[in-house]
Amino acid sequence: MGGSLSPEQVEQFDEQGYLLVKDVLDPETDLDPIIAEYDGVLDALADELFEAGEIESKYEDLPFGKRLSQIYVDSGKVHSQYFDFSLPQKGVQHATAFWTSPLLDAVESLKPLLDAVESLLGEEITCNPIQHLRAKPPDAYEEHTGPSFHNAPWHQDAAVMMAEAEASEIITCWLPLGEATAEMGCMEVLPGVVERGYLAHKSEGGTTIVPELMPQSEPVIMDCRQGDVVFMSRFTPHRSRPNTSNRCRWSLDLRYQPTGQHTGRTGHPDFVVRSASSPDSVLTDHDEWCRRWVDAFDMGPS
Ligand SMILES: O=C(O)CCC(=O)C(=O)O
Ligand SMILES: [Fe+2]
Repeated sequence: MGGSLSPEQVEQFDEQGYLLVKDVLDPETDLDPIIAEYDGVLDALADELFEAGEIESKYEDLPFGKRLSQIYVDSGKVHSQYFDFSLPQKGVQHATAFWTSPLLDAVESLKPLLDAVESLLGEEITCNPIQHLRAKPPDAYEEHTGPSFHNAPWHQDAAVMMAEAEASEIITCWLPLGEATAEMGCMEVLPGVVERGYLAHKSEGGTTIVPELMPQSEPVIMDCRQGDVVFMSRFTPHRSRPNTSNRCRWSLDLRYQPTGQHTGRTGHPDFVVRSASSPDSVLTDHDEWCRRWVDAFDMGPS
């Protein structure tokens, strides 16, 4: 199989269910354009909240993670949906804020990521609709803001997909947009247990594996920084560690799968992102992608 990963890396992913690859993306040329876009979204959020009298200052001089966490505390709310480019599964209304960029515009930037994904999935790749930008606030701020959707206790991503997708080879790619150290709430995975398949989950403080079914494997901490990527299978148990710092940890989690397999969330749009057999099927039109999300709005939650 082609792609940019070595046979050893592919073997590690297959056997351990995860792979941390350093320097997949270039922070300057690949990530800066994405970050600039979110800086703009944060400016807009700060303007809106300031005008509504919900924050004391726009905190323009602070860097993204610190500025956002300060805005969360001031306004007493976690504004995660504002940045996200997926709709929530429940309670979607026309006023629900969401950001449809930057995935499609960033396809060029994300080419090195797709080259790695190609090693795991082959040349016919679809971008799964379950994708998020997460700005995980410091845990200590919850007393001001209430719990955040970014609390992710031990779970498998198969648990947030429709059961029909159990056989779909959906891979999660987790990319920090700033530092993601053990103290800032990076990912933690349980290695070597994917062959057990789907484990039952319950909903308590977030979707989580039933405690009696938690595999007894030593967790591995995915301490990483801009440019690195954590790859996980849909059956890899993982959680995000507490954020004990004073700024938001922020990251993208994108999912890819072989084209033609069930996406696990049929109400939301997927798109072909790479195809050797049918290059014309690749979606490059951002407006078209936005239209598909707006249609998903109109259909209501899936
Ligand atoms: O970013 C987080 O804190 C949780 C991410 C996660 O569970 C995922 O990407 O599947
Ligand atoms: Fe997850």
